Amino acid sequence: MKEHNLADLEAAFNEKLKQDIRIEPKDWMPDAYRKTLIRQISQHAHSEIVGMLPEGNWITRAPNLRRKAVLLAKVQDEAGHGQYLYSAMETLGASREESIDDMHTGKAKYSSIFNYPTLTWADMGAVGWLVDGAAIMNQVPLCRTSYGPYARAMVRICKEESFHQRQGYEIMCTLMKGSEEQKAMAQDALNRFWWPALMMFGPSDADSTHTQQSIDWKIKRHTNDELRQMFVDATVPQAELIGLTIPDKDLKWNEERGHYDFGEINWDEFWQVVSGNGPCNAERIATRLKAKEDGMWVREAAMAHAEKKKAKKAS
Ligand code: FAQ
Repeated sequence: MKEHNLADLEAAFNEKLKQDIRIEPKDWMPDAYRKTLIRQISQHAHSEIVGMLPEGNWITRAPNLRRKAVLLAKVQDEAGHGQYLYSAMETLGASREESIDDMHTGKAKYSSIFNYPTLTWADMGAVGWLVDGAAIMNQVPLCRTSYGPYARAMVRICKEESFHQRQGYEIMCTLMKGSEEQKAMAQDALNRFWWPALMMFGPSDADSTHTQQSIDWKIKRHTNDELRQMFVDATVPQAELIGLTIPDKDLKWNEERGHYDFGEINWDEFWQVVSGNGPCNAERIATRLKAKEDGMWVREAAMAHAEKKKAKKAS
């Protein structure tokens, strides 16, 4: 490409960002912008799909028919979110198949949170309330992200995530109105999921490699620490309202800042989980690989059918 053309294209791209006009698939964009989006959207899509596993674990053991129907619908929603996001990623020229293989080999990441086990029914409450709660906090601003297909996918996803968050909180409310054992089970789930939920927002701003550039490109609208603080501020009163205790001795309302102060995250644990050494990383990848192998015959049959139809049309 001629140099002056490239400069014009870059200027037009920057002007669109400045005016908050969405970048669309056929628009010119810098290679690094495209690469960052493919990385983030694919990580997001993989998270939705792997995120089905900890809750899928409880569908057959839900305590009654209503709980089972709701949980089933929620897990199906997550599959849908994965599909929208893979489609958004494909508009950038990336291959879904390759991207999924990258996740299987550990080259592509997915959210750290899904590498923790779901040990009791109360974990379904904690996951909906905290994990979907954190996901919404992060994703509502992404409805205004600069890349059109990603922003539009986020609108529907956020509507569904907000139902997910409420169903999780409702499970926690019900348990907290129950027996002493049920209350203890809810508290135990909060104890195990609180810190991993805070880790979902990513490394602290000081250690985040991509935040500044992504904010300049209006891909991210807030930093990791800003969103984490918003989540803590919104969630602590919800815990207090139903009699749960946040497992953080340093948690304290700071009148001057108008925010909660909270304790230091165990970053060593975070990086261990991100680099594949969390409690369930190996199990999650093995389950996804098995699903790929088990579904191979369906994909092969669909391809053969499509070929046959094409040949028939051509003859
Ligand atoms: N886990 O420089 P930054 C859901 C990586 S959806 C694993 O700060 P960035 C719905 C990061 O990729 C949950 N890796 O990166 C649901 C980078 O690695 P790289 C998923 C993480 O991109 C609910 C490195 O660390 N949501 O839960 C994590 O600017 C219930 C440096 O980090 C999204 O994906 C982590 N937590 O900010 C489903 C939202 N954090 O590539 C089922 C969209 C960071 O350099 C059930 N994504 N890393 O090797 C984002 O907003 C951003 O990508 C962040 C990270 C905020 C996650």
